[in-house]
Amino acid sequence: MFDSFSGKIFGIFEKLRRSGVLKETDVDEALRAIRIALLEADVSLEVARKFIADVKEKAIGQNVVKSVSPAQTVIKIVYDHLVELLGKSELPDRNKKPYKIMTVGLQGAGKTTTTGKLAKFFSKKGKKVATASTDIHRPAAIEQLRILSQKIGGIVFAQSEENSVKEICKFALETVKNENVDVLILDTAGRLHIDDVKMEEIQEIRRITEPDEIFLVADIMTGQDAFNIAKKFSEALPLSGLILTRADGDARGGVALSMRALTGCEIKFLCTGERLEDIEFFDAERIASRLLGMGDVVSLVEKAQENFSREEAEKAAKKLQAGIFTFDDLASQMENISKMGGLKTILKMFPNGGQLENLPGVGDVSDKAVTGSIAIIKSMTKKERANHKIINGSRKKRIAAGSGTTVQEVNKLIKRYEGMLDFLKKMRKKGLGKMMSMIGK
Ligand SMILES: Nc1nc2c(ncn2[C@@H]2O[C@H](COP(=O)(O)OP(=O)(O)OP(=O)(O)O)[C@@H](O)[C@H]2O)c(=O)[nH]1
Ligand SMILES: [Mg+2]
Repeated sequence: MFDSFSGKIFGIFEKLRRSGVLKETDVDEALRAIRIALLEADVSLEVARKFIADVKEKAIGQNVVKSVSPAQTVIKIVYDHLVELLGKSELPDRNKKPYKIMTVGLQGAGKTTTTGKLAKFFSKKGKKVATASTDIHRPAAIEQLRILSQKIGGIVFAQSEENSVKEICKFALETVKNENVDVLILDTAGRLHIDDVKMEEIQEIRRITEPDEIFLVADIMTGQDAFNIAKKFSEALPLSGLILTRADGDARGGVALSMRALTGCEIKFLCTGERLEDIEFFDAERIASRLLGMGDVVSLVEKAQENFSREEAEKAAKKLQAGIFTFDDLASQMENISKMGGLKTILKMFPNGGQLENLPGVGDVSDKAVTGSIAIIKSMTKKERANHKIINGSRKKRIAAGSGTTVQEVNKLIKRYEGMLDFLKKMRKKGLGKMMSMIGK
C-alpha cells in the first residue's frame, strides 16, 4: 500500500544524502518533492500542506543546513513528524477482565473477518477469548463467525440460539462469566449506510454489553470516503479506535496517513489480507520507518519469532553474519519464508524493500517455485549443497532428474542463489548499524 510513496521518499533522501553540503534550496526542493509524494499517495491537500509547513518550521528552527549531518537531521525531522501524523496509539488494555470489544462498520468492510483476527491475536497472547455475532440480518453471518472461531481453535463461541440481539448479548455475557473468559469480541451486522435504522440496534448492543472498546472497521480501498464514514460513526458512537482493512490492496495509503489528522481517531490495527494472521498493531514508529524506506526490523524479528525458534534464528543470523549461506540454509530459509507469509511480506520490512520486490527474479518467487526449489536442493548431495561450484553439467542432469525438474530450472536456482550471495555481501557491507543511525536513535 505504501510502496510507491515509500520508494519516492527513499529517492528524495538518497539525493539529500549524496549532496554532501546541503544548501537551503536543497532542503526546499526535498520538501517540495515530499509534498508531491504525499499528494500522490492521496493525502488531502490540507494535511500535506500542514505537514510540510511543520517540517519546514522545525528545520529552520534547528538550522539543519549548519548541523553536523544536515541530511540525517532533515530525515529525523520528517520521521518525527510522520510519527505524529500517523498518530501513536495505545495497545488495547488487555489486562481488564472481561475485556469487551465490539466491531462496527459498513457492510462488507471486513468486520467478521476482523473479529476472527482479533480473536486469534488475543488468543495467541494467552488470553481466553470468546466471540459472538449479533448479525441476525444476513443469513449465514453467524455461521461465518462460527467457522472462523473453530478454525482458530480454543475459542469459546458464545452464541445464543435465540434470534434477538438482546438475547444474544445477554447469553454472551453470561458465557463470559461462567467460562471465565478474558476477552469477548462481539461482531455486529453491517450498516448499508450510516443513517441505517440498524444504528439503533448498535446502541442497544452497546447499552447491554457496555463494551470497553468500539472499533470501527473501515475499508481503506474506499479512499476519501473512509474519512466521512469514520466521522459519521464517531458522531453516533464513542469510537475507541479504527481498524483499517485491505491495506494489502493497491490503495495508495493516504487514508492511513491522514486518518488520524482528519478524524482524531486512533488507528489501532491494520489488516493486510484475508488470512486470520493478517493483522498488525498500528505502531506509528514502525510504520514511519517503513514509509521512509528504513525497513521495519522490529516487525521482521517478531514475525520470525512467531514462526521459528530462537535458537534456529540465532544460528542462522550467526552464519549470515559470517557470510555463510549454503544451499541447505537456502532450503530452510525458503521453508521459513513461506511460513512467514512469503517473500513479498518479508521484503517489505527491509530498508527500501518495496523496491527490492521489483528486482528481476524476486517478485515472481511463487509458492510453487519455492516447492520446486526445495525439491532441487534436496536432490543435491551434501557436498554440492555446501559448495555449489562443484555442480557441473552431469551433476545438474542428475539433480534435475532427481527433483523432477529440468536442467534449466536447476541453472536458474543456482543463478538466483549466486545473486543472493551477492546481495548478502552488499547487505553486510551496508550493515544494520547504518540503518539504525538513519533513524537517529
Ligand atoms: N484483501 C483483504 N480482504 C479482506 C480483508 N478483510 C476482510 N477481507 C475480505 O472481505 C470480505 C468481506 O469480509 P467480512 O468480514 O465478511 O465483512 P463484514 O464487514 O463482516 O461484512 P457484512 O457482515 O456483510 O457487513 C471477505 O471476503 C474477506 O475475506 C483484508 O484486510 N484484506
Ligand atoms: Mg459480517
